[in-house]
Amino acid sequence: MKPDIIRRYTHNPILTKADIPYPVETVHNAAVVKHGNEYIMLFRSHLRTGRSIIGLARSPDGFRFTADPAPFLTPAQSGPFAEYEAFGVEDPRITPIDGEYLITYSAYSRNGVRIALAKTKDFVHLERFSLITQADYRNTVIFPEKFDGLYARLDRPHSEIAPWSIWISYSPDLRYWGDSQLVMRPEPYHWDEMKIGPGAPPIKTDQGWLSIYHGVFQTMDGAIYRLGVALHDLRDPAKLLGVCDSWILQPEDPWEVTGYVHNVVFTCAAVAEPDRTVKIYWGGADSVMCMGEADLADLVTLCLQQSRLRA
Ligand code: BMA
Repeated sequence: MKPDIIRRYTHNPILTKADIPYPVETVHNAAVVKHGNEYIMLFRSHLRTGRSIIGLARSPDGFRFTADPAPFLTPAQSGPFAEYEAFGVEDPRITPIDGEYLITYSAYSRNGVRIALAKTKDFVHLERFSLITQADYRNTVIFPEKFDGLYARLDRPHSEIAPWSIWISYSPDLRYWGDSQLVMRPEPYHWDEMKIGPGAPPIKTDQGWLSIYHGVFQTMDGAIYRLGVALHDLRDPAKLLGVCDSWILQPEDPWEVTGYVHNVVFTCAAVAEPDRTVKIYWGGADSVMCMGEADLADLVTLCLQQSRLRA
């Protein structure tokens, strides 16, 4: 049998609500980054209201995580963010750049869902910096390097006309964003035909920026969330070099198939290691956190040799 491209950790799930020292219903869709000697995980949890908050867990090795005693990020109670976070904060991503960590997350309110950007240097002090989109955006990941002096981000606006696709935008200061263009659409009658969205912040490889994204297929039994890979040009990330035509991960373990929302694997994080393996983290069925490992070279090869893009 062909080995799986992602080697699931044998002790999945790695974090569940039973591990959290305050009341939550789920632990999923987490960002993970290496900080000093630790791996820091920012995970999303549903409360019994159905709204979400973000907690923090730490690990010495990227496999075994312990949650802090209190949540890390809960909806702002005052200031300009309060109006836009009233229904909860969801699906964080972390990008290290310029000696700090940029945290993007979905801010839900009666005004819709938009993306908030917060900064931290130490995961103790958090500065809410700016709400960087209008309503109807999710899945915003910032590249860990600038391009010609500009920050770059991938995101996924909603549309009633076009299928929900991945876009790129640039900013000189993280506050004002522009030069937006569409980068990648869902592929009709493929595993990701319904909608796609950026997953983990892109990883730099010799051959391009590797983007692990999610794609959704609608069935008679509801939607299935899977993960795929795409490769962006190193100097011009708006240019796609390849998109693997197959998924790299689909719901298979019992806690991915059944849970708060069944048949979901959803990533917000991948950590590249010095040995060129990558730890990929994903929420299973919007209920628990899971992880697995892959070789960066294998993922890049998939993008280039099984690409759906035609020359
Ligand atoms: C998406 C987002 C994710 C979630 C997924 C599956 O629309 O809400 O947070 O994991 O649906 O329910």
